[in-house]
Amino acid sequence: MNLRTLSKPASIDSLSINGERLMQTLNAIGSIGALPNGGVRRLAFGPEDVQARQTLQRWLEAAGMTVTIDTAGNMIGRYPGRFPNAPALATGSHLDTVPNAGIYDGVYGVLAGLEVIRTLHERGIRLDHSVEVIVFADEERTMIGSKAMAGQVNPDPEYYAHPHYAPIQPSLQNIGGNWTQLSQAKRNTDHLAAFVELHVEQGPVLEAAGVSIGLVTGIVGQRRYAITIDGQSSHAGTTPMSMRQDALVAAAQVILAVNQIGCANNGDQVATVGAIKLSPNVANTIPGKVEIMLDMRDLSNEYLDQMLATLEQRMAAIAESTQTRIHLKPQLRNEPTPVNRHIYNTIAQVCDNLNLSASPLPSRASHDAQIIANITDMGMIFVPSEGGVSHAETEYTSPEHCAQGANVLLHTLLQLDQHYRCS
Ligand code: HGY
Ligand code: MN
Ligand code: MN
Repeated sequence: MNLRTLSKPASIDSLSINGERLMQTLNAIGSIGALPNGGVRRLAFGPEDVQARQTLQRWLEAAGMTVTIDTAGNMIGRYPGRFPNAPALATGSHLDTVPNAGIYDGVYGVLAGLEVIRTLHERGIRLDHSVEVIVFADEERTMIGSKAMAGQVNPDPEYYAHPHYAPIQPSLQNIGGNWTQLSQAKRNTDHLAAFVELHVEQGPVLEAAGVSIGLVTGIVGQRRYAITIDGQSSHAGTTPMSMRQDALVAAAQVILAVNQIGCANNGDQVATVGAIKLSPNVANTIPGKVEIMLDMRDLSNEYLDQMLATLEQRMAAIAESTQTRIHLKPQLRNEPTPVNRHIYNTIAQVCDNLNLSASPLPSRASHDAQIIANITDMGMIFVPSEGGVSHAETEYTSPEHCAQGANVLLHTLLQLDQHYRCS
């Protein structure tokens, strides 16, 4: 039976997900990689990531979906439609986390997608379009999954190399990917009619506005770099202050420069140094080498270019005054990306139909959706994050908001099923 043959149109409008079941799955995945402090660590390609994917695959298959893994390690659950060869409607997000995460970032969007399919499947409802739930590989560091699907992977594996992480090729194999065949993961509008990602806001805006749903207008651009500062290790006691090439003193000045650039001007941009590693890292030796990770974001590429130019000038002066050598290695670049206007309006209309308060906002976090926007129409739905906290164990979104967001996703996909023609 397809949706259209349902007796009364009202039944379509009254379709609703099972909020309790959604929270059960969220807590079950959240227990994989659970930390003593209540947080979660499920690093991409690691054993917890593999275990969470295996669990999800069982759930997807039990909900009437076929599951495939593409060469980039993306897991693609597919719920066949009446026109199985037509481009699919897709949703999804990621299961990998930062080292000390909550249970919502990424996972919520994946499991809300599962819940939407479970709601359709248990009623025997088929849409015209097939519906896919996609788990993108390694969203938190390389975004290799969505970048490969969009045909945007840097062909040089060295680009993804970092001393803190295993090489990308064997990592991909851990989740069923294959670096040598990455180009096969590329998709286009023949495969995907539209992609809608549901995600927790990870910021304070919706909660402060007392609003249930975020109508995402666009996703920030992001530039991430590994900055290496080379000085000279030397004895902390015998080396006169005037003869030192102290890499950590230089790094400290770079970190302060990053913060000043982030705090300057219009206030929409952000700039963070979130990771540092120094050697030899002992009290009685002057640091010879420091590696820091820089993350800059803004809604405007021109502004990101300006921030980088300012930082490069500052780093040249710091290198000079500290007699060190400072090197910048790009690690990730995402373009500022607007959402598809029709999908935005559909989400807004669905919130109206469901009597849910909603307001527009940009996403100041990056998402796979902004990469997939390169190959099909994209939209994003947010639900509030309590206290605006994310990437921390205290990340929280209420079960009510989780259910509301999943219902908005369900009805948005139902509307898009009518909008995008199949035949
Ligand atoms: O960094 C981000 O914005 C995302 O959480 N990966
Ligand atoms: Mn995320
Ligand atoms: Mn994240």
